[in-house]
Amino acid sequence: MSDEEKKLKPVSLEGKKVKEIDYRDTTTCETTLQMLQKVAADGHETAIKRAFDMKPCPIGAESACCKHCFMGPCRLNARDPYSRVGVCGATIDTIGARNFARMVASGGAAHTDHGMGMLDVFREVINGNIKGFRIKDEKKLRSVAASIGIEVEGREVLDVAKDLYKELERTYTQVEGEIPFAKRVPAKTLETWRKHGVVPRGAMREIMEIMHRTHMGVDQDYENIVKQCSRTALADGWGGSMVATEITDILFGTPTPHVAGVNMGFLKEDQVNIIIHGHEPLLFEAMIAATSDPAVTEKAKAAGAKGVNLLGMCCSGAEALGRHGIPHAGNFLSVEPVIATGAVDAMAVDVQCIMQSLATLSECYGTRFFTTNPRCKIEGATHIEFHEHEPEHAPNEIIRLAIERFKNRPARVVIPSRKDMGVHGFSHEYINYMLGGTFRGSYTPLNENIINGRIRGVAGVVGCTNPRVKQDYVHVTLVKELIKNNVLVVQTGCSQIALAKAGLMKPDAAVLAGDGLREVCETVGMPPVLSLGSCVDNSRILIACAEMVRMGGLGDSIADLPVAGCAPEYMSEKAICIGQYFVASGVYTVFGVTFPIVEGTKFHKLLFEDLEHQGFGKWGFAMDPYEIARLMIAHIDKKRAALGIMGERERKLFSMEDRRAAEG
Ligand code: NFS
Ligand code: SF4
Repeated sequence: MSDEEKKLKPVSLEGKKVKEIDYRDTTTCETTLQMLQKVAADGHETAIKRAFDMKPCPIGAESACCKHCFMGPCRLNARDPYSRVGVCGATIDTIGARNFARMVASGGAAHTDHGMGMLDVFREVINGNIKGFRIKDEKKLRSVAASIGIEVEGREVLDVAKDLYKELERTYTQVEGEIPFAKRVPAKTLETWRKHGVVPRGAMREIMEIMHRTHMGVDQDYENIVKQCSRTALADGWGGSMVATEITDILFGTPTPHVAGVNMGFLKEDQVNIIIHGHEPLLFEAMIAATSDPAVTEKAKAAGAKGVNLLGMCCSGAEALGRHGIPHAGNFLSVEPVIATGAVDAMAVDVQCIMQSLATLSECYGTRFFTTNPRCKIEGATHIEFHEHEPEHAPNEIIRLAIERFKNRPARVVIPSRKDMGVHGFSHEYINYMLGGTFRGSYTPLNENIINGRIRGVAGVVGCTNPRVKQDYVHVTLVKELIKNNVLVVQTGCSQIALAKAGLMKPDAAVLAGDGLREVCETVGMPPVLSLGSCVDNSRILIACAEMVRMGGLGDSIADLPVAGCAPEYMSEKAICIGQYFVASGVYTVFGVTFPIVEGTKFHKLLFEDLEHQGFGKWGFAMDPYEIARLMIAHIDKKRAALGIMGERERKLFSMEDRRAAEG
């Protein structure tokens, strides 16, 4: 454990009696720190304070308990896991695997329900029932349709769209057979899935089956449960999440790189500030349309403001940042602190990662807090429902109330000054174009640069921030270590916001990269860290992997590629599902913070070792960013060696001296 980690971890985990938090130990984000200190001085609470006060339950942390029936709850001894079984006889492997499966089901349900919502809107748009949205990216529509075998040549847009809808609906509802995007999976990877019986049917069926199989007295073979974990997780990655990404691109445009800003400095003292926080792009898109109406600016002016200033947070923010260049105020752990600026006139949320505490904290600072989705109401919030058929209604109402609040803003508003500019809005299509150029757009140059060793491999660094570790520290330290070792990094979700704040999304951050990666970045003019969007946009990483396999020279399956993934500060069940679909797709995936498993069990061995021998990827775990980097790079090198592309230059992993110098 590094000194950085020791500072925070022991406080909550080892139960030392430390009475005061030193907020400098809880985040590396200077604006969040400033606001955390302000919240504390104002006598209010945040998740960081609550995490400090609440020691995690050690049995739950290792997933060694079961409450799937009322003969229990049963607690097993995590130190001596095979010494006891549950009242029904369930072993630690059954209990661990069942708990894990339910996390996968919940995380997968979140993404697939989001994707289904997008598909609902797509259907209503093409049936002419929604006028407020339209098909914006016809090229993308055609390429997605063609990728799953729909005829596109010479056909009307609407006809292609109708066929696409019909096909993609199967992602959710189909009772038998493989989901449509299975057609995008490299042949050998698909063969492995078929061999092990994990090709997903419809997501509804897979999630239902997990809930059934994890009921008391059903599936009590951890290996069989893990198969269903993979199948359900794949129904998210290559199913629900991929549908969400592709349909959102079709309706609102595929992102292309542009310069945009991140951090709390984008709040404006003289404007009505509205933050959109959550995950589905619809509310945000409708807000963008509403605020671009000159009549809205006039109303704001009448209230003494210069205009309405829209900002995003978390994943809806990441999408609006990547697609439209709307500034992003911060990642998950900054959502409470930003309220303390007093400058947020309204915060409107839809679904996922919305802390209940926001309702009370907003009240403390006079911020108007709105829920907008029928699936997510919060006690104490004002609910103004967003309707796709009338998308301007909720935004107009939210803007009206935000303007009202601006007029009554408290005298003391503190806006941190920091703004971080960077390049956002990469997509798998753009990576293709960027590296290949207009005439030979393809992943060939990426593969060539990997084969010749300029780029050692590709790492996806994604996921949340978590009050159990110092905010942004693990993300930033890990990514710096990876690029220094010539690993190209792609990012999504809250992680990319951490790196954007650290300045790594600028092309001149290439100076921090190793010689080979630096040369590629400088030739192309790209940053060494590419921001791809929200967490459902992890599906872009899957497609990029499939393209790398298709271009040739790097093996026959995703499991052959010199790639690795990591969520070093994760907190949500969605992250567990994402991790499992990357593992099932063939990627070595390392998680930080904590892992809900008992070490030394058969279930642990399956996830962390044996899945790889079956042709999948596998899980890894470490908390220290240098250790995580070491694990990921060692894996990338192992794959390079197997491909026979291990040149002289990358034989030596960074030494202890290098590491001390880096930490020094
Ligand atoms: Ni992903 Fe997005 Fe952030 Fe974590 Fe939450 S916002 S879906 S779960 S916290 S990265
Ligand atoms: Fe205990 Fe078995 Fe019931 Fe779980 S299912 S609570 S292990 S008796």
